[in-house]
Amino acid sequence: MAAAAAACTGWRRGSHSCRNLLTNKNSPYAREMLEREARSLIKKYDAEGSGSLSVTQLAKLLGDRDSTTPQGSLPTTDEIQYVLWMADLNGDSCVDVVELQYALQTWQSYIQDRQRLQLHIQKFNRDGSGGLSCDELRQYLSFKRGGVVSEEEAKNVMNTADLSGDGLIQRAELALATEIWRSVGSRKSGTSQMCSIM
Ligand SMILES: [Ca+2]
Ligand SMILES: [Ca+2]
Repeated sequence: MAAAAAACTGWRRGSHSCRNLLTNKNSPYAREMLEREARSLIKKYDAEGSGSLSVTQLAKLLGDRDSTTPQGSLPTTDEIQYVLWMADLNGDSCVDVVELQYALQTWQSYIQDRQRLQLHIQKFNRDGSGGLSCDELRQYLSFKRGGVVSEEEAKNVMNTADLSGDGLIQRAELALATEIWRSVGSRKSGTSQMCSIM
């Protein structure tokens, strides 16, 4: 089911869609600087010298780089899952020098958007569960589109973006859902439905 949904949205863990989205934002010089920074950060946080960061080490690094939360705060579980989904290209739950560059960009972009995402959760989460149900996600996507979104379209986004699999879209998962929706929208033509891009 999840694989079918991922095929339908064109988004998979560490997929080309994610990578292109991130790398296209930078000039060659900026990418070189980012790589240097990633190497330096791995040296700093990789306590056992494995050459990559564990989830715990990554969480510490991301927490330290988030000036919007109190010192010592760590990312939430859905935030870590989101960053790993975007950056951990080989799915080994560790982040190497290349993957860390995606993680840093993902995190920076997410932090900038976090307050707005939270406001969207509060606006569309009518039952106060803290995350959007599929129907609430459909309302959110309709708002983004400025038109009707079908149940099937919402379900396809939900199945890919609900990283925790609890049937609700939490704040960081909403960042992923929004990126998926944006990329689908930019590839759509005319009135064709989402799955026509397959
Ligand atoms: Ca990895
Ligand atoms: Ca979820």
